[in-house]
Amino acid sequence: MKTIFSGIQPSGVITLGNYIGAMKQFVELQHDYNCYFCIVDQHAITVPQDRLALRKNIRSLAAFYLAVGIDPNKSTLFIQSEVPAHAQAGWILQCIAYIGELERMTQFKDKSAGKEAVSAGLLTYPPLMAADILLYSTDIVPVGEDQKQHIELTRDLAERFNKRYGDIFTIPEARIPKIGARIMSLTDPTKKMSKSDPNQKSYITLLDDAKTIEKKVKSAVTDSEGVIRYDKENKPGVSNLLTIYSILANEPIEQLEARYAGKGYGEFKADVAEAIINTLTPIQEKYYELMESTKLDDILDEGAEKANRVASKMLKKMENAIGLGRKRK
Ligand code: ATP
Ligand code: LTN
Repeated sequence: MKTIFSGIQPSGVITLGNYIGAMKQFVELQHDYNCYFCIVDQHAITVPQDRLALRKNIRSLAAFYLAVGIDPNKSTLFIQSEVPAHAQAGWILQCIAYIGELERMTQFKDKSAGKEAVSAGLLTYPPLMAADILLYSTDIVPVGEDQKQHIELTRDLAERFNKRYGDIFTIPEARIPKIGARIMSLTDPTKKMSKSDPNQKSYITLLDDAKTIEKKVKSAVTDSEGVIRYDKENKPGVSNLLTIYSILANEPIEQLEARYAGKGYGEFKADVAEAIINTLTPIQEKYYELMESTKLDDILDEGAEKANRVASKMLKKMENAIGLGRKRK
């Protein structure tokens, strides 16, 4: 069975973009692959985080993973900081990576733009991500479009390591969904929907209630043409809503275009909102139930134990290959 690894940062409430671009895939893939899903809290602290909020977001993200359908009997769910091999392997991979290639990462450029003080961790974020992936001999990494460059760097680092020290890493591949890999902001459909956007109207969180969802979709930026047609270049707002609707209602975009021919944006938006509400309501019910239970801790304990077993073996292989410490089995 091939191995899958992916991670999400506990940096705020999960958005519809995270769900469509990443989590929905995870749920479908877990039946056919050996899956690891990680709460990457060490990546979250590359930008300032409030201690209490971070703790809350870690627990909340674990509940979201389960609420959307991750089955702990099939997949390993764990917290990055509870598996020390990630930071240790991350350090080794930092020593393999070049500053120049890290400075070229668009996420680094975006997140550091205009900031007076930028943490060194923001720059060395990709080698830690490479460690996450490579420790589990991962074959496939399901992610949204924005992470493609990081996976390419992971491949480069793995190949560089293998060439220098011997073939120990599997070279992973990104798996990016054909549609929905980049859900756009509702207020500026030329930008990615992001949970760290200061404008709350730009994103839908998985915990938004029906009224909020209706309001946000109603005020989503479209255009003045009044035609419901997919055209990413000229009609980014309508195209984004069509994408969301198509995925959540499981109906091809062409079919939606035909159904809404001659109809206005008002009716279309009301139906998009309904499709979102229908998807999120059962997820929210399960989420609140899980947040109250002790099940969550048991699942995370088990996940950390399994991940530690696998990751520490690979870390030893890495250290032996390089000549760190004393030779160990
Ligand atoms: P931030 O915006 O705060 O940087 P993020 O939501 O982009 O956070 P993560 O939480 O780490 O970052 O993303 C988790 C997964 O969700 C990744 O696979 C990422 O590619 C995917 N993702 C994030 N935003 C979108 C989006 N707008 N459309 C599709 N996929 C997305
Ligand atoms: N960089 C990713 C989060 C992430 C990740 C990973 C994704 C950290 N480690 C390993 C896939 C595999 C992000 O910001 N979305």
